[in-house]
Amino acid sequence: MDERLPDASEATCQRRARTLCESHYAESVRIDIVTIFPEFFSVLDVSLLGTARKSGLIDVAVHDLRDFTHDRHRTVDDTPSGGGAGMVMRPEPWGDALDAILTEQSTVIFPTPAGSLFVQKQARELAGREHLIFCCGRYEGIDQRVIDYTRTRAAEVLELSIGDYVLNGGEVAVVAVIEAVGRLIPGVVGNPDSLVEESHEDGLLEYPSYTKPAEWRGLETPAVLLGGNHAAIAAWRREQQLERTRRVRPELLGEG
Ligand code: JFH
Repeated sequence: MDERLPDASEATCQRRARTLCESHYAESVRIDIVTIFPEFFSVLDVSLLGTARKSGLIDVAVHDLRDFTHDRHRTVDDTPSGGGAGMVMRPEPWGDALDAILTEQSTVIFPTPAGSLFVQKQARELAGREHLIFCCGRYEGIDQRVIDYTRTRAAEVLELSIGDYVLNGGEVAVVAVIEAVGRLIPGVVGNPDSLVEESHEDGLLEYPSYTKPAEWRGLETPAVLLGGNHAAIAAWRREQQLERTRRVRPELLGEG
């Protein structure tokens, strides 16, 4: 499978339109994903990201790593050098896949539990890149030479962790990163006010949100939010942020 948007012929038309109009093309972010589970990424067809893809703001291609194997069993793994449990992904299919996809302008991301922590600041940086390549490992991970070799070929190579827990492969981490990055691309989020608010962020956790009705199952919306005093509301929200951060993430306040 190597389909930009499997079941939307509408997107194909828009891609052609963009190809004819160079200035538009430069505004879209190109994302390539390499995986042994291409069907996993059908999740990118729905919601905000699905809309962004259909409107041509994000151009995603999913590639099956097994299409870059040359043996009849389409083998992608082998035993670890030096011994140990499990299997490691062999370098050759990865080398051939990246040869086909990579340019000197590409940012290549390898999710791994041994990577640096992916945080909002990183999402903001990635939202400004024109070409992102996500490489999804499985088993115990990918032969390290693939990452080291790619560093000599790409604009940047990142080994990223989405948190201190071990997943079964890179796919879930890639969906999380693409969702975090995708919503920061201009035009993807419907109401840019919410992004403006976030960009003024100060490293605190967010304040709690309420909507109507003002009383629900005996629980009241805090009165300050119904009073229309905008300075009082802002002060209350800031207080809530500080209280919540101190309680659940004191390390964010340098009080670890
Ligand atoms: C991934 C997996 C490594 C071996 C602890 C000691 C030894 C299983 C590719 C990202 C985050 C991932 C992630 C990303 C890519 C892959 C599974 C890797 C080991 C584990 C066992 C394969 C996991 N944030 N969590 N997990 N695996 N390690």
